[in-house]
Amino acid sequence: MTGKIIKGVAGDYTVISETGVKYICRAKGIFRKNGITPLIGDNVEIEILSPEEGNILKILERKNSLIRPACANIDQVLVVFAAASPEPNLNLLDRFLIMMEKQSVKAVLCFNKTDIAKDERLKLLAENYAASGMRVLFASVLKGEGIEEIREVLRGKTTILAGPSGVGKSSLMNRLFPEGRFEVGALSERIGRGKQTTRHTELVETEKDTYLCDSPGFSSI
Ligand SMILES: Nc1nc2c(ncn2[C@@H]2O[C@H](COP(=O)(O)OP(=O)(O)O)[C@@H](O)[C@H]2O)c(=O)[nH]1
Ligand SMILES: [Mg+2]
Repeated sequence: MTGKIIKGVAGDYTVISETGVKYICRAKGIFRKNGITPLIGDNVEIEILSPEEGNILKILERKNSLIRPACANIDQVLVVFAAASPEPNLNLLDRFLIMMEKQSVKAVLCFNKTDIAKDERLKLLAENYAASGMRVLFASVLKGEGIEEIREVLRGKTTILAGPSGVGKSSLMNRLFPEGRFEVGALSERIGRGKQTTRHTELVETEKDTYLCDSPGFSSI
């Protein structure tokens, strides 16, 4: 049976099998044999021990891997910035995009909070990034606008969600995956950030074969 690692805590790996069942797996022999540590995003071969447990027998070949967040087989990064509030720091955004270009990671850009941004601002952002070759999306997660287009961009892929604090990443995660109940807002965000040092990176399956990682690593550039 094959599956994908979506979470790893202290040597316990949560694997979603190809049949959609979650197993808590250990990876005893693998690390010793070839020195590879399993990463979230890894496609693996598992043997099932019980309805909820298994062993990882083999890590299938990786397409790529990132160090921060530690994640394998990434298709793209969805970079979320607010069109307003917080004011977008375009210098930071550009540096961020260059960094990803250097790592050969495909980026899709999303400007959120169109509901509170001035038209001139939206026009400027659209014009500025039109020539970049990147797909540029505009959304208001609050108003539920642009969500279908985001879903379409994510569909069938493994995507890392990145961007500064307060731009609406958790709000977007909640839209796409209501079961997750991600903490939204200024205060909880601050508490959340304190927690992030101990928080484990996790992939969320928002649709079949569609995985999203709300990444502390990328967002803290
Ligand atoms: N006006 C407006 N506010 C939004 C939108 N999306 C999120 N917010 C608000 O922005 C704040 C930060 O959102 P959050 O999802 O916690 O951002 P994160 O720090 O990137 O995870 C919250 O108060 C949200 O309600 C939007 O599309 N429009
Ligand atoms: Mg958040």
